[in-house]
Amino acid sequence: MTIPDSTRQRAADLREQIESHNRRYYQLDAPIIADAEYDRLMRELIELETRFPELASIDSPTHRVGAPPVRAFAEVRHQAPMLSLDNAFSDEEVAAFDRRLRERVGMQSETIEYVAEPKLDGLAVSLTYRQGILALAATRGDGQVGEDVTANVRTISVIPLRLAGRGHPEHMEVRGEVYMPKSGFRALNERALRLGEKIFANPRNAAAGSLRQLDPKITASRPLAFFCYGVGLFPQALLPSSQDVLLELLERWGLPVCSEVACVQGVEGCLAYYRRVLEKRALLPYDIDGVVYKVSRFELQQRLGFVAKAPRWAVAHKFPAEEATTRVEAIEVQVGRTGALTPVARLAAVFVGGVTVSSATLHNADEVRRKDIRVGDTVVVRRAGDVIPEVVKMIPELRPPGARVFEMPDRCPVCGSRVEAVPGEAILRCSGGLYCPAQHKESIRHFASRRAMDIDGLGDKLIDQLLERKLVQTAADIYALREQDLVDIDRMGVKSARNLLRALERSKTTTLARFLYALGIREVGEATARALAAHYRSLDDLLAADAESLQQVRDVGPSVAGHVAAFFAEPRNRGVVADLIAAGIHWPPEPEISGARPLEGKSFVLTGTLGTMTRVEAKDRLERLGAKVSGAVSKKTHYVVAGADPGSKRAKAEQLGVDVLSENEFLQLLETASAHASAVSS
Ligand code: 5U1
Repeated sequence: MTIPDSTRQRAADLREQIESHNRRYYQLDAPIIADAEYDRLMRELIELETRFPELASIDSPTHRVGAPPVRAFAEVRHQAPMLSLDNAFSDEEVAAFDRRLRERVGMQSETIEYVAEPKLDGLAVSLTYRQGILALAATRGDGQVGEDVTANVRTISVIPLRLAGRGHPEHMEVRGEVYMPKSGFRALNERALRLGEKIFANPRNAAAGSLRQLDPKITASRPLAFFCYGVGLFPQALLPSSQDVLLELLERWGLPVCSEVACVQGVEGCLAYYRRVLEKRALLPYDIDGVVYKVSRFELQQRLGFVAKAPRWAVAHKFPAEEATTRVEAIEVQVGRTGALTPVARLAAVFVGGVTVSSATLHNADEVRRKDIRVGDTVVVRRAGDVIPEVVKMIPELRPPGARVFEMPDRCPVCGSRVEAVPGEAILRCSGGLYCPAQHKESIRHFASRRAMDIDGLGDKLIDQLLERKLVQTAADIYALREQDLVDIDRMGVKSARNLLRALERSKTTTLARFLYALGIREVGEATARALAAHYRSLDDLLAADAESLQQVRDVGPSVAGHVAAFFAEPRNRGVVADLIAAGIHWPPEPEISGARPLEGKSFVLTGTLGTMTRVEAKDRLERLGAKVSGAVSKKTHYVVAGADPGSKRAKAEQLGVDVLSENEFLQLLETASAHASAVSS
């Protein structure tokens, strides 16, 4: 059947439009059309390709939904071998790597420029593009021969089926890592749990398991992503002079490059980068197990060459492992602030995630049952960033005979009150309320914690003693403490006592949101506290609200509204709130922000590195709320947002008297503005 030219043209237009929207949606996080409109374009293309199968070109975005299953993966020989990396585990090993390089190329007294990149914990793949079209995708395999996973890779939305821009080589291999973002991993496992299916131990296993599926439709349903970090086969004549320019070029062709990539100078630059990335590791949306340093100039790389299967010009500087194995010595039950009973595994001490861990949460009884953890078991423990360590799984082969099954108690292990099951929840709760010393202590600890009233120096042991001596019964009593009360406590010197009193004084200046969070109302986390503060803007107005009107607040449903109303209906709680205000706790008025574009007319400048989002994301979020984002600070700028290493823009802002927001303040402002925007639009 002949295909009319106009149909051919329409199919080509649709392909181009869909790929461009894919790029905007998945890579730039800045979609410009609604999902329904996107679906309409996709449906039209599928219809055309079904009517005229000849139109279904190999680069059509319709392939992303998944080809028919295969019986086994074919073998693929890589055109250029896929190398591995040598590892460095300490600053000294990195310094030795840099020294070796400089000696080898006779640059002893010079500083080498490196490109530093996060080392994604995923699966290495090689993508072959012919005439700009994705022709083949292969796993690393043994570095020479891998498996053909083309149909699966085609389903990964961020990987272009046809390269953007111009000037691509006739034939090239792009190298990079397929990974599963942490959020996708969590969602995948939550769904698997609901359906009683097997769950993955970590995002790396989930990525590998998803990519090596014989049925591409399964891969298509998995939240996979990709970053490229180099090339294999690539025409020498088109190769730029350095790794950073190569990455820019690949990015221009639509290939995703990690936004954390940076050029650094010498070993000091490498180590500073390592520390910066390690610090924000837990906040990154993907798992990484280290960073990679690569000599930037290709001419130098060529002079350095390879040893065995690894290049001399690159090294992986590994982070402390986030998982380790150890033995469960006991399972105890902890009682939290709201009475929730949490089983905790007491472990043989093990070094993991950079610290020594001797206990790990088992979450709840269902989790213990599902993971079948017993005293005596050898288990895998995970500690990522400053997240509470958790038991990932037990190793069945190492179970000793007679290992006992764990049972939750029917009485609170601290106060002996009845334990209640909450309908529809996996959690069991102590019914003792503030009569239970554990709940009482946890509520004071929560009140003083960093994200609540931030009382520096009011730690666990001190709280224990204050409660034991009945110096503190309610949170308000903390502010009545005198120097003598504190000095009388074991091991508390005059200096520490004064420091604590100063910290108490400092904590009195806070925000309404922090204060609400500190009260420890059930189901009122930081985000809900911020939404309540943004909505009511005054404590009196919040106190006057009933359960029904509370539900007008963004994200507050009947359950949260019920808890808030019940909390403030209780005269003892109102008494504590009044005592706290009388003690001098105060906050500046909440900013007045309103409208669907609440930041309309406000101009922002972004500087430095933000830990929680890229600059592009920050700009996009501000613009969607109506703000203007510009590159230079002037008297007309309303706010400068300063991330890490802010540079001269921050200094200029201070000079001009422009407000400088820290990342935390910026996040609060976004949260408040978004709350208003969604309140208006809903
Ligand atoms: N970011 C990054 N990961 N990674 C892994 N770059 C990078 N480079 C690699 C590997 C195996 O190898 C090349 C240096 C050959």
